[in-house]
Amino acid sequence: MPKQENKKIKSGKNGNNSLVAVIMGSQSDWDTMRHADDTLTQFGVAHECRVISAHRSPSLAAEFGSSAESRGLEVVIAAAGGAAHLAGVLAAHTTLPVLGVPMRSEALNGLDSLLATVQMPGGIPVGTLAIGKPGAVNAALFAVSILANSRPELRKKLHQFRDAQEKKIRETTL
Ligand code: RP5
Repeated sequence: MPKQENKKIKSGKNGNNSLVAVIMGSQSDWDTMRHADDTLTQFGVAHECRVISAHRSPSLAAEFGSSAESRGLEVVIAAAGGAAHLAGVLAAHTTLPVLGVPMRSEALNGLDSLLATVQMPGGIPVGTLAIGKPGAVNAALFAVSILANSRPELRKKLHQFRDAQEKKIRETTL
């Protein structure tokens, strides 16, 4: 990502503003979170990807969370590793659905990230996905499912996606 503009924006086909934000705590998370980016692109969902750290840039995290709704975003995906408080901090500043993706950490292989993300005290929810790449892909698919509630074209694409997965399994020979 370029140094000055720490943001990657992918508009949908109609050039709409972002519906989904993919936020990660560090540039080092990008190798995993690019799978969320790829999945949203595959579904043609307008989104943006950027690095915001809850502890290294706390005011930016608060600013982003507080303005997310008024900017027209509908879902926030937040990925962090270690003492992973990013998703919780963003959720504290917005009522939009926040989906947390725990990053695989060096010290504890992501178990620390998982527990830190999933164990939100009652009152401020974070929907937590699996550690690493499967979580990144599923967070994007979950975001598409949420958007599909009011967008029949996305619902149709989700059905096609599931059908293709099933076809692949049915055609698998050993
Ligand atoms: C977290 O600490 C990030 O989300 C990342 O997963 C982890 C390590 O960050 P770096 O030291 O690689 O910047 O804040």
